[in-house]
Amino acid sequence: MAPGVSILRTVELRLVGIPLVRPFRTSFGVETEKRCILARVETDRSYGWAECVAGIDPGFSEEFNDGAWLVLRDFLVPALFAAGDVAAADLDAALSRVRGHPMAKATLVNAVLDAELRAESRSLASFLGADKDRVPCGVSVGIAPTTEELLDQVAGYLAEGYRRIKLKIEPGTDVERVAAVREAHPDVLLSVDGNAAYTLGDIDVFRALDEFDLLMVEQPLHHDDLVQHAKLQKLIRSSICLDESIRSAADASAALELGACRIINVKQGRVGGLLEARRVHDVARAQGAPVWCGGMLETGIGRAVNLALAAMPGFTLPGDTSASRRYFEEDLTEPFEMAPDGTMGVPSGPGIGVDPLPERLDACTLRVERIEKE
Ligand code: SMG
Ligand code: MG
Repeated sequence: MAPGVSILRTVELRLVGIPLVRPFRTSFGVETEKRCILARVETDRSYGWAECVAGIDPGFSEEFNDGAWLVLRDFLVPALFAAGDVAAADLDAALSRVRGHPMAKATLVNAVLDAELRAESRSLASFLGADKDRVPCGVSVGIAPTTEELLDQVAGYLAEGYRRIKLKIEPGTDVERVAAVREAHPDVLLSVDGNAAYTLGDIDVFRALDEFDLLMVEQPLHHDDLVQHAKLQKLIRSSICLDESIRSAADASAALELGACRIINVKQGRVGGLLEARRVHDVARAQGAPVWCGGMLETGIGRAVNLALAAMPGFTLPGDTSASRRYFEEDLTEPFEMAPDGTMGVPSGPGIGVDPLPERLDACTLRVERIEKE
């Protein structure tokens, strides 16, 4: 049952920027700063926060901060105001006149849901049907300048307790790097993420990677191509996990039915918010496919959401739910810390269970716009 209806009064959009502790390089670019939109909604009963997972540029997906800001301000927020009473469960219909833009839509769905849950003093984890209060954590390691640096970083993360290492790879910086990490850590849960940089023509790379007992190969091929992934999955032993290709529960269902992957990376923002993410979880679970919680270098606001999601029963593999210090010197919220056993506590307070620290929020804010219902 979804929590009740409320009347939306204001939506405040805020762009924040926080330096990353070290550059994060993937096959599609390098990031040195986390920059994202936060939304704070006020309803007649409460308030809610959400973080948009779009980034500075349209590299991971078509969405990016400045575009998401305009879509939110000029289309999605007015559509919500026009809809009258709002319940998070009905938002999909109210926002359906805007095609695509799942990350922008997710921001509103999650903020309204947070407000509803705060009004009912219910935690997001309980609403989602979480069956654990701590989740195992993995870490995603960017493409390092040298193999030595990569080995240093991996050793450091393992010493902190991380339970799974994911290596970002790109053509030319893949098999040797993975071989070196595997040799140094024969038993660690190890996966790779190509972020759509490969083609079927790279089959020799995937055959070579098959020798390293990988937990999964994440999004090796084009972001929009399930058929090629299905072909590749037939040719390799390692399990393919899809990330960029899955934008809805329908995509998840199609991908599993086609044999395009055996595992799904659930990022709530990529699929349009927490309610659709729950449907992705349900589809995968019904088909016996494990899911895990992906990450978009979130601040504490998005991290709280991810931890609640990762506590659902079908999330059976460690997620990219790393501690605040893996990303930032100082987070926007109280820092999320990982225990030495590699687990992190799931927030249990009302809604997402955290709030930005007011002074940190001010210090990190680059732009604010408040949209009031007329
Ligand atoms: O949040 O720890 C994190 C990052 C996890 O690797 C990660 N995310 O393709 O899965 C992915 C990437 C996308 C983000 S690139 C900025
Ligand atoms: Mg990925």
